[in-house]
Amino acid sequence: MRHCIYPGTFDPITHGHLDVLSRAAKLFDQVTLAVAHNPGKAPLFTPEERVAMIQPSLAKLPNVKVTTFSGLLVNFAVEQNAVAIIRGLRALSDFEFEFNMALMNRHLKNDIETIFVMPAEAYSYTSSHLVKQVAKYGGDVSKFVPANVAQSLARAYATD
Ligand code: COD
Repeated sequence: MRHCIYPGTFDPITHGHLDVLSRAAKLFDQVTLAVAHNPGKAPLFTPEERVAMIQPSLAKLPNVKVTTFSGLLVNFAVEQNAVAIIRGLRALSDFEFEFNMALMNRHLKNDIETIFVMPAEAYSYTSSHLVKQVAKYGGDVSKFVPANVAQSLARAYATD
């Protein structure tokens, strides 16, 4: 049973993340989408809210489960018996951060491979950060996130 972890902050999940996730689900028997607490990024949504927002998008991906994690990613991957970490690569600008993270994770745990997956071109400029900015100022984010996520963003910014 080949199991991989797809980790991220997912604040919130976008169609770009889901595109990478569906490609990973074709490559592995089991995928765990792992939502990091990541207080350093000051997320808009709590980890539990992010998980709840992701769940409806998994209905058509029976070999994917979602959970939260805290602490070191490689420790979580070992606990889960995962053999690989999936990361998305959108553009050259992602590369340096991703490359350093992959090498650090390899240093910490040599036998867990990082695998980079490119999303469809249509999602190459989508990011949670930009989606939040657009939603905050009342722009239409419906092309970038699932409908339930767009609703949660609208609610979160309604009081601003
Ligand atoms: N299309 C495709 N992929 C995308 C898109 C898109 N439009 N948008 C983002 N992605 C990719 C990102 O490149 C990334 O691979 C993944 O989706 C998740 O992105 P984010 O932004 O939600 O998540 P990050 O980058 O904030 O996640 C960082 C972690 C939480 C994984 C990292 O900080 C971590 O592992 N933390 C735990 C502590 C730890 O082990 N630290 C040491 C790491 S060396």
